[in-house]
Amino acid sequence: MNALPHGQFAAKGFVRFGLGRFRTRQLAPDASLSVTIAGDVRSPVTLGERFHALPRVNQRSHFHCVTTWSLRDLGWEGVRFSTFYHQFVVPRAGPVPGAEFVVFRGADGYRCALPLEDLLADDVLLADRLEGAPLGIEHGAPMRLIAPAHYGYKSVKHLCAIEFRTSRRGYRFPFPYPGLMDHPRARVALEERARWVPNWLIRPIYRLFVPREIR
Ligand SMILES: Nc1nc2c(c(=O)[nH]1)N[C@H]1C(S)=C(S)[C@@H](COP(=O)(O)O)O[C@H]1N2
Ligand SMILES: [Mo]
Repeated sequence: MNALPHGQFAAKGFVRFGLGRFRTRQLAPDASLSVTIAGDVRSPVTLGERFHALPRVNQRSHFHCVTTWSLRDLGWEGVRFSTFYHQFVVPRAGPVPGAEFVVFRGADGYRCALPLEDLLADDVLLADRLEGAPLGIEHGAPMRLIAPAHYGYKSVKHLCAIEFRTSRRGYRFPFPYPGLMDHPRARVALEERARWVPNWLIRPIYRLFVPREIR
């Protein structure tokens, strides 16, 4: 029951984590929620205060970073991605048929993408609260994606844009990190850590990046 997915260990705490320049970039701690919904849509719109009018859910879920640390049972609150998609994106932005490749951009310049099909799962949230308190800047304020079945690098923090696209063209994992670090699905259960690189090789390399304080 308490077993973690293959290749993961229980971290000693929840720290801010990110690739080099993204982890250290300073962001305004009190930025208000403003997410541009764009891409291959009929009319780009901005999600702001209307986020708070969407039906909300609470959920407890595990969090698995690709560098092999995991945290169990984190309490998130926010709006299901599927609710946001059906009640806001479809009626207001109007994605064109086939716009099923979804790119998430953070205010720190980080970005990542997932197929729409994966995002419509019940446990995928746009979260703005953690353990009963507003999401702090270290964990993604004002709002972040939480996709528990996927490695943490898909759960983009500080969301400022969500793009619905008909193809992967024009999307690239942020410079200077190689695209092989960005598996198109990154499902934890299938240990989809990276593209092409076998897990026996990538696991020990990634482990070097686990912060000392959570080992
Ligand atoms: N905007 C942004 N989102 C991001 C990252 C980042 O550097 N910037 N890092 C990703 C990675 S690799 C992980 S494991 C989680 C870490 O979330 P945390 O900082 O709340 O621990 O955020 C993901 N989302
Ligand atoms: Mo990660």
